[in-house]
Amino acid sequence: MMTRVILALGSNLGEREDTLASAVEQLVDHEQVRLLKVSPIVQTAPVGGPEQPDYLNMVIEVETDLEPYALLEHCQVVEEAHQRRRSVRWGPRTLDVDVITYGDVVSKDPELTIPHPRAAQRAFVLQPWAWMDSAAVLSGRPVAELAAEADDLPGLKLYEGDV
Ligand code: PH2
Ligand code: MG
Ligand code: MG
Repeated sequence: MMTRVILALGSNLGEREDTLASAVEQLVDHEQVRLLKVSPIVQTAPVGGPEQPDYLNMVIEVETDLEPYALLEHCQVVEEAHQRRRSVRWGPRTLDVDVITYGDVVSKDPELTIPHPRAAQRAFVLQPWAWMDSAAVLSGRPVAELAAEADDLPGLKLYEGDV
């Protein structure tokens, strides 16, 4: 049985746009993962952590029959392929891939909390998601409404490439 999943991607080091594109390619280059939708890319001011560059963020919707932990591991392999180093919490990174929702699954496991524990407050996840799917709902609330209420919305703009 295939489950619909929202994955959020972020990058604020290196060639951010190329990193996101190749990460999407690698995430769906798997027999058990199929790409359904891709959001626009947004440029966002960093939320939390030390002083650091702006992020590019986006979300994708995929369909998979990987179990949640196998999917998480797949996401981490893709992060590692992009030289992700885990040092400072919420610090700058070449690539972050987070599992936001996994079907209707609710899990309080600290290793993989689903839905993602902070997604409902983060415009850098919610706004691209709402642009990708205007009918999207998270924990019973329209994603577009949650995005409009998120504190970091003013720091977000549609990314239309450098230059
Ligand atoms: N990710 C974080 C912490 N802060 N800020 C923005 N704008 N975008 C992110 O992806 C992000 C962040 C931790 O994963
Ligand atoms: Mg994250
Ligand atoms: Mg992460």
